Amino acid sequence: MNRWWSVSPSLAIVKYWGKLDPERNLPATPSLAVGLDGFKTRTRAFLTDGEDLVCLNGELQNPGRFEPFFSYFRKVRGTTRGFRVETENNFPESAGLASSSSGFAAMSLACLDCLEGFPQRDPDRSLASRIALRGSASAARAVFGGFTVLYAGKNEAFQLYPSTWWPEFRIIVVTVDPGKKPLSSRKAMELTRKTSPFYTSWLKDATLLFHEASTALANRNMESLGRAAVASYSRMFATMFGANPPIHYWQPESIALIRSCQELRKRGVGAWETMDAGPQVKVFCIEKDSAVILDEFSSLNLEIEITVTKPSADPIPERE
Ligand code: 2P0
Repeated sequence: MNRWWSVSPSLAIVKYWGKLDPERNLPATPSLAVGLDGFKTRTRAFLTDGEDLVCLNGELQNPGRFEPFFSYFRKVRGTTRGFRVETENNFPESAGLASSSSGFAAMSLACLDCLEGFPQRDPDRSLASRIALRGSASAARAVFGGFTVLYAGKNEAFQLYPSTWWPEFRIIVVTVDPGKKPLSSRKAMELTRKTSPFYTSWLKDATLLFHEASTALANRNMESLGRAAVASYSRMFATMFGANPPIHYWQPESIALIRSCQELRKRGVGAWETMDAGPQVKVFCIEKDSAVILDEFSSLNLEIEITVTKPSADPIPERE
């Protein structure tokens, strides 16, 4: 059977940036993340006797990017079969909206599902997480909904809290430019690891931030969580600025939005921004503050697209 799987991208509150083991794709920093409800990668897979084929939004993809994922999959599942994968996104890919997290997570769940045959048992999420990580480390988190953790050096993520943990938690996603990023996260991460003089400090500090953020999330304390989130992305970019050549993903609109969040905070509104490998800005807040944040962003008169969302539930297959 070939069920469609819908998976939401995993947005890091505390960031993974850098690999401990590039071969096995193990992260060098612990990350804490939340799934973005309504943003979806939809994927199904078929077994074949030929080469692996991945078709994204109707276009056949370069097989090189998928090879580590499929070879690991075959090794752990003890199969020699190939896969044909159909996948589509309802949001821009390779733009800093974590499409590779939902992409590889959905592929992992869909490929395990089609191998199980009928009647289906739901795929083992831990195994799905380990396989997804070979495609993209952030994808290990995206096989779960809610709030997730991937520890440094680990090959599997887990769910820390379900999506219902914090009913007032909101994420405002501001798309500044849906175009493809100039440098992939993977290349940028390796360049940072190899050339930034700040890399070792980044690793040390990331663990402290992770513990601060985890405690804040346990207490549903938006101000503490927000401070840790802002520190995490700021220090991640500081480390990237130190790379040779320096890595920049931001655009003028990104800076305008960051400043706007800073102004809002001065007025007592909890708008805590984060950024990833792209110019988009995402803002963590609680529900009661979202309207004033949206008003403030609209008053900037920027060409941006704004979506307010909440933590996503666990990915499940679509009904037949
Ligand atoms: C994260 N990012 O924790 C961080 C924050 C972007 C910034 O994980 O090389 O696509 O495929 O394991 O997971 C983006 O990198 O990298 C990412 P690979 P991935 O979400």
